[in-house]
Amino acid sequence: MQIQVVRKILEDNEETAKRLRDTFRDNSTLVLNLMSSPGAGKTSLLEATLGVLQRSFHTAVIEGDINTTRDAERIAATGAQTLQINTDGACHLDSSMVLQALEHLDLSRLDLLFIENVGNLVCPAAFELGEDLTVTLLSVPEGDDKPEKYPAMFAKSHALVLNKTDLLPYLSFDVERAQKAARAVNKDLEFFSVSATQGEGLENWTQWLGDRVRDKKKTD
Ligand SMILES: Nc1nc2c(ncn2[C@@H]2O[C@H](COP(=O)(O)OP(=O)(O)O)[C@@H](O)[C@H]2O)c(=O)[nH]1
Ligand SMILES: [Mg+2]
Repeated sequence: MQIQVVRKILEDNEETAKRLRDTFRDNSTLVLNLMSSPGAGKTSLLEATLGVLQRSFHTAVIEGDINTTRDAERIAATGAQTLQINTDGACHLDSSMVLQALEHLDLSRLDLLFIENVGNLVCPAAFELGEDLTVTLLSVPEGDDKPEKYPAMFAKSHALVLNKTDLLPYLSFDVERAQKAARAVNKDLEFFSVSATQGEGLENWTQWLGDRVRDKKKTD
């Protein structure tokens, strides 16, 4: 019985995610769902990425948090249009929450929409949001064993961004081990190494993302 209830929730989510996907396609808006554990640097990566990509693209951010508008305030300071969703305890965003948030966005003029998911390496992996790109951020202090311990999130991602590379000299994090474990569950995974706060590696990341935005405009 309980399994049936869970299935129904996931099925409803997928149906709404399909609607979202169609809407994003109709507007040629590239949508990125950014997931990680709390404190890995999602908001920091978005701040740094917006600093570069806002020069070329119309961009907005949906911030998902259990509580507070702190991240939305940080993102709004970059000049990007920002919406905050508070999940009131839920450990992930779902597609109906994103659908509601879209009422406040003019997608027709947006090239790129970021969704910062609730910090958590488990539940967000089960809930599609109609996104084009699913990106998992892993940071050096979390340890190189996380792709092995939480494979679902890495299995469903298009890209893995390793953040806080400035801390590599101080912690025992084996980049190859993390990369190998992630690719064992997802052989097509793109891999980026960055320091969101120091700026290392950002060029490769923003170049790749900019190319994806341009590709979406061509194919839609
Ligand atoms: N050393 C270092 N600290 C970082 C980096 N990126 C983020 N941080 C710090 O990590 C903490 C959590 O970052 P935040 O962006 O709020 O993470 P979020 O919870 O995933 O959104 C903050 O104190 C950031 O300044 C980085 O590349 N290097
Ligand atoms: Mg954040």
